[in-house]
Amino acid sequence: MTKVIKNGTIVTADLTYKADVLIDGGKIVEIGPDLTGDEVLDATGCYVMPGGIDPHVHLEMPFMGTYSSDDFESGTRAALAGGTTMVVDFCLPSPGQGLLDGLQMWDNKSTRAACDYSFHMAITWWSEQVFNEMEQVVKERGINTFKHFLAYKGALMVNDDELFASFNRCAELGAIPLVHAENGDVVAELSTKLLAQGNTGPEAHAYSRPTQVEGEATNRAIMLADMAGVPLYVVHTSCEEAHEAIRRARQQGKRVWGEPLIQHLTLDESEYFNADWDHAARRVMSPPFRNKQHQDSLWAGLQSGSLSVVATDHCAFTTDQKRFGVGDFTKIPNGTGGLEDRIPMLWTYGVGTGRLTPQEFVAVTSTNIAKILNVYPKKGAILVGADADIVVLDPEKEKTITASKQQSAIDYNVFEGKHVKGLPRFTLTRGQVAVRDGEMHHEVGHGQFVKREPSGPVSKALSSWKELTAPRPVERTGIPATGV
Ligand code: DUC
Ligand code: ZN
Ligand code: ZN
Repeated sequence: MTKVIKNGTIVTADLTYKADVLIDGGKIVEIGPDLTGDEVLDATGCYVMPGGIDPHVHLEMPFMGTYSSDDFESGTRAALAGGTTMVVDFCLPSPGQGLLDGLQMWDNKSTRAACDYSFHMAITWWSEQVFNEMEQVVKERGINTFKHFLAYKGALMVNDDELFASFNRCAELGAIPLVHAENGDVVAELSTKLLAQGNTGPEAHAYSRPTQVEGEATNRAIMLADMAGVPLYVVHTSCEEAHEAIRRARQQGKRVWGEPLIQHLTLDESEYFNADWDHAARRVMSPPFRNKQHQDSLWAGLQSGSLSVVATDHCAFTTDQKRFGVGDFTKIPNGTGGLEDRIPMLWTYGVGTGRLTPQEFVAVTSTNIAKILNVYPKKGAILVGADADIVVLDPEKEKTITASKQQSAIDYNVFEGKHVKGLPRFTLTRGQVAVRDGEMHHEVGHGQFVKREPSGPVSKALSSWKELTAPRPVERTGIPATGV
């Protein structure tokens, strides 16, 4: 049975024009005037755009002694409700666990996804096993991105030698490394000091992660990636110092991408101050919200093209989970939600304010991401042959965001009370209408894993573990007892 989206205005990253879209078998099969189909979806007054791709979500993530509360069912339901048709989650093997073993766990969790999805693979430790399995992850599992945490010391953090070795491995596999860029050693140091001084509340979380720790780690990662000859994707860029490093690298011709989050673009650090404990703790995430100057920098980056993608880092914890950190801010699970709100918030605060054109909006919510992840034009495009992942956005439809009406499993929303204008009339996932006039019609389990080929040329022959891992100097043991 065919479907036709009629009377809408197609907006892609580079074109805006009036045409109908014919869909068959989950794919776009024709674009043009006066098309007919078995079912008509009326897009009068609407923009017909590639469905959103959120490249940064954590569904049912084991983290800080608990699991994030949205799983692949509620998370992808929230995504579809907000016009997002593909999400990329992070497979996080625990330190000591093999990558393929970790993937098995993520395969099991993701069977209930209602929209298409993919994984980034996190490198949380370094060993010959990890080195070898990276090749299988890329070649057999179709995962071309590896994430590195420069923060979360003692848990997920990797040190510089491990980071550099992994970057080199990515280079030879044609894979792209991702970094969470905050200096974890310094964050740990500042946190200990703050606690010792009696600063135990959620606002101390912001003090423990100043913008310099992000700027330093972003610069460091860019330099190490340059030495390894590999591109770099910096997740959740939240401040001018990090943006500046990315901007400079891009000016120098380096392939470095920055990803601001919708939360950092629209919410600021005042959320932590003069607020009650629950309000502030619900907004504890890393990096934390920044001041308006940093927000302006992020918006400027999206406008000028020095920042490429808007994501959410959706990692939702309930108020009860946040309360694990009463008396010690370092125990508040880090993370906020945003999957359902990214598209309406960015449309309202980006396009609605004149900061972004509709085409730029499509680029940063979908097409740029599809290109970086190497799934374009299957995803991120309105083209014949592309998957029919489409959002029909009604620019006149409005609502006030409230947790009581959201799809997410948590009991609050960090955007509570924000008025947004520009909502999906329809969201289609591979041709299936998952949202129709605000009503959910999604199918649990409809989502498929999207394989991604290596995006860069494989520049050199693959090394062996022994070749890549240089002999290490003898450990320093201090001044010999007999020495002067
Ligand atoms: N930051 C968060 O706030 N939550 C999940 C992981 C991260 O890096
Ligand atoms: Zn992160
Ligand atoms: Zn994250």
